[in-house]
Amino acid sequence: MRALVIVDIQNDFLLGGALAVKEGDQVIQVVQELLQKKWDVIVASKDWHPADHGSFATTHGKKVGDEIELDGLEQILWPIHCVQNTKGSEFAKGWDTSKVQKIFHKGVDKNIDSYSTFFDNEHRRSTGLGDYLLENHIDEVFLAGLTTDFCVKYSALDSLSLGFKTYIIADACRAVNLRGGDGERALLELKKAGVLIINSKDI
Ligand code: VGL
Ligand code: ZN
Repeated sequence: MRALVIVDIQNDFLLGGALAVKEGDQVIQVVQELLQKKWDVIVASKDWHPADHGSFATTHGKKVGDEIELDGLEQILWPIHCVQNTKGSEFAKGWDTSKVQKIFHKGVDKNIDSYSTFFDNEHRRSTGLGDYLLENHIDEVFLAGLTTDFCVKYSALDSLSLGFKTYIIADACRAVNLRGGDGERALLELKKAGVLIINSKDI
């Protein structure tokens, strides 16, 4: 049984958004096409931060890109993005969100970030996605969305660790690329870890 997990296709990660990802808009059409294929479960995540989240540079009077220690964990500081119930955290337009059976929210705890759609960055808390997939007898997880080098990457690693056969649909993802090549490096690292890297035409 196969699940499509659509990661963080939200306004703030797209053109004009607070944390716009280069070519991010290009994944929307690919995801819309993926939605027409046969899936047993379709779920999506939303990055869903309180306005004073600890991953925001402004929360600490620091600069975007600085690194701090947040509640004992290394944290890269981001611009304010995906604040709960704002335009920036809404799903982007252009894909059929009515096909999404359940939405999982992440990054809700001010004191810890959550790149993965399954757990926060220290695995203190689960979003419930793993249990939901198991309840639905899913054994294969296909990931699409934003971003290849953060939220898709960490979701893929957690998916593997939970025992799911895990695929990344590379053309349905884009990277932040804080440093050039981060997206490509993430895919190589994931491949080594056992994630299968495919393209939408392979499905
Ligand atoms: C993400 C940075 C901060 C992502 C979320 O969705 O990849 N990146 N918050
Ligand atoms: Zn975030």
